[in-house]
Amino acid sequence: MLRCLHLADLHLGWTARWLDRKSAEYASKRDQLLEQLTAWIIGHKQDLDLVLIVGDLFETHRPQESLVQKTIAELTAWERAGLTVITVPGNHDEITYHDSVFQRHREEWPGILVTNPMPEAPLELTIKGQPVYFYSLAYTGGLTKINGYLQPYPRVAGEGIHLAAFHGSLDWETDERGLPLSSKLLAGAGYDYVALGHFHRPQQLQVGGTTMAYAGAIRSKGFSDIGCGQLTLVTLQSGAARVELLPWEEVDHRVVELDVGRWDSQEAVIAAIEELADPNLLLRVELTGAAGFLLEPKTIASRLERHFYHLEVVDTSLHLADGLLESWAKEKTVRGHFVRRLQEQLQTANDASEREVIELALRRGMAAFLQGGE
Ligand SMILES: [Mn+2]
Repeated sequence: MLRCLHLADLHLGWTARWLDRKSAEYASKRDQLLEQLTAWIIGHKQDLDLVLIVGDLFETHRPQESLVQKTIAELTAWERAGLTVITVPGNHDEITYHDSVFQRHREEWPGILVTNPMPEAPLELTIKGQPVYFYSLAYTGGLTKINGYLQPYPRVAGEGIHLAAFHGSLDWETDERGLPLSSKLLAGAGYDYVALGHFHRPQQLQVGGTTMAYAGAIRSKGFSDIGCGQLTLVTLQSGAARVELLPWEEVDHRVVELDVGRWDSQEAVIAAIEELADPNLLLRVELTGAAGFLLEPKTIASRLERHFYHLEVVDTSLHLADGLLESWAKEKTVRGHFVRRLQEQLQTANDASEREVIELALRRGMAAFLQGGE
């Protein structure tokens, strides 16, 4: 039995440019993940035998040299703690290019660096006295050839643990760079565990005697790619792998949808958002529903931003105060004319999406008139 820490998609060096003046600070905070992992790994070295990094360790194939040196130092520390460390390049940190981090540092990369572009006979390793057959590849443009799904998967007959690691797309016939993998064919090959990277959401699958898992991205890459905040630990033995998920950290990005119809004033909405106050949180609030009062997302954000690491307020709510529209529509003023014209357009709109655009224009226009003090 062996214990493996399965990592993937750390995307070190990723920068949230939209954080503007905070983006460099945030990037360096985010990149501290590796040294935090080192503390944990060293603390658990008695129960750990192997660390697998299944692609996209870096955000790009040319990360900053200081980050590369730091990474090499951390991985070296894992190795010195007696662990087998294996790195598989991904599609973000692709090995294809001559200036790829894994080409430039190929010789001194700590532990085992996978460089073969096609699946081939496994690496035969002995870890803590146990035979391990390790199957993998590093996607290399022009050299990795895919015919539908990557195939065939090699498998030798030796007694021991048969471990595979691929940075690719399970059961999705995507382009070559996405490395399409078939769960059926992987299970047919008879591996005990297939460690996967590329999809950022953790996922586990058991097909026959083969366990497959995406470890998922621990840390977020923005609001549409929120991290899972957990570690994937695998107990490996011949014919049986067991995956254990360990809470690692609070996820720092969050999207919250607020139906503004639940409150009767902007102040009440502000108070509700303030309840989520957390200086480490990057929060996106999406305002939905129909407000019976004027909403000013910019005001809400500027009133509350000091309570968060980052706050953005997106207003997708659709209506204004009851009666306001009707009373303006009766006026012989510019805003009265504006409201009547858009109301006519709403009557003759062809479909829901056209109506939505007109409603938004109406609401924005009314807000502009209100802010202009007419
Ligand atoms: Mn990735």
